[in-house]
Amino acid sequence: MKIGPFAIVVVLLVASIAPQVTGQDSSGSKFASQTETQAEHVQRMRWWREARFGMFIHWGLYAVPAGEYKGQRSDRIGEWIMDWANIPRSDYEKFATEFNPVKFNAREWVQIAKDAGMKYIVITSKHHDGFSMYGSKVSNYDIVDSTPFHRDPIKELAAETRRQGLKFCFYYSILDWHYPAAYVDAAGKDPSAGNRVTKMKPGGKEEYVRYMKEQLRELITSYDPAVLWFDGEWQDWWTEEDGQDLYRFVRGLKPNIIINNRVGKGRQGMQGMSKTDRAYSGDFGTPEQQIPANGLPGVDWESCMTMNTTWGYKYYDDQWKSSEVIIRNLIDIASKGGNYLLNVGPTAAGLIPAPSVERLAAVGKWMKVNGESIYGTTASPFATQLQYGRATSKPGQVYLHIFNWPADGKLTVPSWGVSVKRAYFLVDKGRALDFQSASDGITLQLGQHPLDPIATVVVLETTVGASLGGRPTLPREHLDIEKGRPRSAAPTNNMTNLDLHGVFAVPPLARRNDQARALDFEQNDKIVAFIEAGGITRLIYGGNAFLYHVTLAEFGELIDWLEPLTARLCVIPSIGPSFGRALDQAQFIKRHDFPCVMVLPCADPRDADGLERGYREISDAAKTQLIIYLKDETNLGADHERGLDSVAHLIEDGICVGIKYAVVRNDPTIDPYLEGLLARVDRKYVISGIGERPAVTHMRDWQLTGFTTGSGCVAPRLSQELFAASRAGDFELALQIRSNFIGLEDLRDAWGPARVLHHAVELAGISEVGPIPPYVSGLSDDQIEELKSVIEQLTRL
Ligand code: H79
Repeated sequence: MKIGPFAIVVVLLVASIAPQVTGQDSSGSKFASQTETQAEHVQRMRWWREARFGMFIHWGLYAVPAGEYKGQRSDRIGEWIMDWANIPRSDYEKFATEFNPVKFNAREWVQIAKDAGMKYIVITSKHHDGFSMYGSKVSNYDIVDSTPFHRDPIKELAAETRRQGLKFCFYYSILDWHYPAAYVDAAGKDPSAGNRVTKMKPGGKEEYVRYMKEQLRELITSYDPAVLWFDGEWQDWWTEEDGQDLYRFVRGLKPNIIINNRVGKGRQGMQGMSKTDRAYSGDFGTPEQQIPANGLPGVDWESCMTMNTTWGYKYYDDQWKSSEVIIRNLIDIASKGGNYLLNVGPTAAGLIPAPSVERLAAVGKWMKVNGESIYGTTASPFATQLQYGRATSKPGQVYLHIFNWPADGKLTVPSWGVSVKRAYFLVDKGRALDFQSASDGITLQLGQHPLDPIATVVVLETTVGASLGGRPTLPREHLDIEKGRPRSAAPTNNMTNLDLHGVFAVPPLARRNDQARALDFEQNDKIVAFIEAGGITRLIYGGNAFLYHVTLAEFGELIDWLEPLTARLCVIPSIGPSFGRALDQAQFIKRHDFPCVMVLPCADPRDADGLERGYREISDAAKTQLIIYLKDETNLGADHERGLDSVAHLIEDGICVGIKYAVVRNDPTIDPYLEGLLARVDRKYVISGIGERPAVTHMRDWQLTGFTTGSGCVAPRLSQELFAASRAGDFELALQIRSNFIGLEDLRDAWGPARVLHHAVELAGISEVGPIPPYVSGLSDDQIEELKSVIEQLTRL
């Protein structure tokens, strides 16, 4: 994402309305003080900016009349039938008794969206008609209480959306035609019917706002949406101050949620971008049924559009846009830096209309081969729009989307200030296209016929950042300390506050010297106290604790012991290595508020896609995010590239928040696999995972964020000093400090790191560690003697 001056303005505006105060908000919810930094804003918006394409679902009671009431039809939108057919509340309510969507199938809906290439789903939790599509406890006018269906389809959809790796989001209407305090005051209109505007009885607004907040609290705490998409904000009784209060309220419940600009009064009509005369609430603009002529650098927006002419289902609306128009709209929007929120209006039976399904399949077919030119891209780099199509860009690449094929097969591409190294069709990467360069641009030889008549994508590889090209250079931002933020009170932890910049001690686990080898928490307390006294505040319980071999009962005990430590330390337990084991262990994790868990590297049958799916399910079950432990190149399946892609997806989706990189190299400065990883994920997510020996190289040459250490459990102060020296850029000092660790590290490499550390902690007099559990044996007496002298040297410092 390029950050231009506009971005800074937008960020400042957002920051200025983010919660500023600590304490109680107007409805009694506690939230921590948190003005948002630019980096935090970028982080919060990241998945949304990269997603580019989502599904809007308008589904509600209006699907029952489906655009016709007492024989009356209309050109107007289906979900507004309570307005245009002037239906009084008491009559409209009757649709509920007929609403029984037995054909609803969450898995099918999400599959349709996913196959179309959509990355998120926004569904109407409550539209203007006031009917809640989820089981609300503060209203009986909802699908569970007042329809024969008696099921909560939203719950099913939320779970399924997450299962299939998409983001789940809510639409919520501020305008409410059913709320008792609201009424219509318009000539020829029933006071309880729908209308463009409503009025509020005295005191009604305050009561309604309390109701809305209760519903939003239900929606956020029960379904954990990634976006709240407000609408119906144009009512006279709704003010920008109300919008800011609601924005604060929602972010207070879920700090990393994204909220559209219809929460307040900032939007400019159907054009939808936010006004700029003052600070308005909301994170993105919402053009409706239109695509802006131009995007604005640094301004986030999303065009929402229908496939026919209605949002809510109308059985006779057959004015469908062609697949070509829809695909080109997606490209057009991406080329201007926006997102495309494309609507479906399911029927009262619970089906997405067939013409929509067909069109989405066509979009999916195109996206499957061309998605790279849409996801994660930013706007066209060209000063003016291309005659023959559109363009999107990424660092090192420009994607040309050719709509109109040149008759002579030659395409002129205007210069945009960088030189083109290579050109090729996206579907034929291996074959370079010929081109001639001139001062004002290049001429490409495409050939006579389009490869895809809807849009053929040509990739231009440029010199700027095209590849890492050997050693990566140091981006400034990695030297800045990411400030820890107070934890949210939300049930699922969001880990924007996980700070990987530091030393992670990986301690052994003490056991009693008896038959049962029970975990000995008195001794384990001593180990933690020693590490803590040495200045290390981060702990990972994993390999050195032989967690591969703990019983489930022991794991439960361990978790109960670790939990109170989280009050003062960053404590990360590990689960796995197999899927089933991790899933069982997730049940213990989910009860507590760990910043994340680490998944141990798996040697059982696995592949990249399966792992990706499994990690999503584990994260979902554990209700927290993951650190992936990469021990060797095959941990992520046989296909290295696919494996790394999966990690990138998991990071993009906020499932994975860190990687413990522990692939051993003779020379850690040469590591194509690490290069492949860093080409896909920001290095700020990667910590060095094999102790002090490669840590300095990893921090100096690859700018990895922090490192894990076993030896640091014996010499925590030294590990901290090594980190501090590296952090300060004094690598000479860092290497000098490292030399003290080499003796111990050599023995760990020679005899097995975990078993050596186990004895080392006892030899250093830190605690009695007891026996090593079966599958691994302890050191011999001779080895212990040798280790003793090494430990004496190290601990003398
Ligand atoms: O949910 C779908 C529609 O039911 C809803 N928005 C989409 C996503 C919608 N609400 N209103 N309309 C569509 C059309 C109404 C537009 C207007 Fe106005 C309301 C014209 C004048 C008041 C908003 C405020 C646009 C201009 C000013």
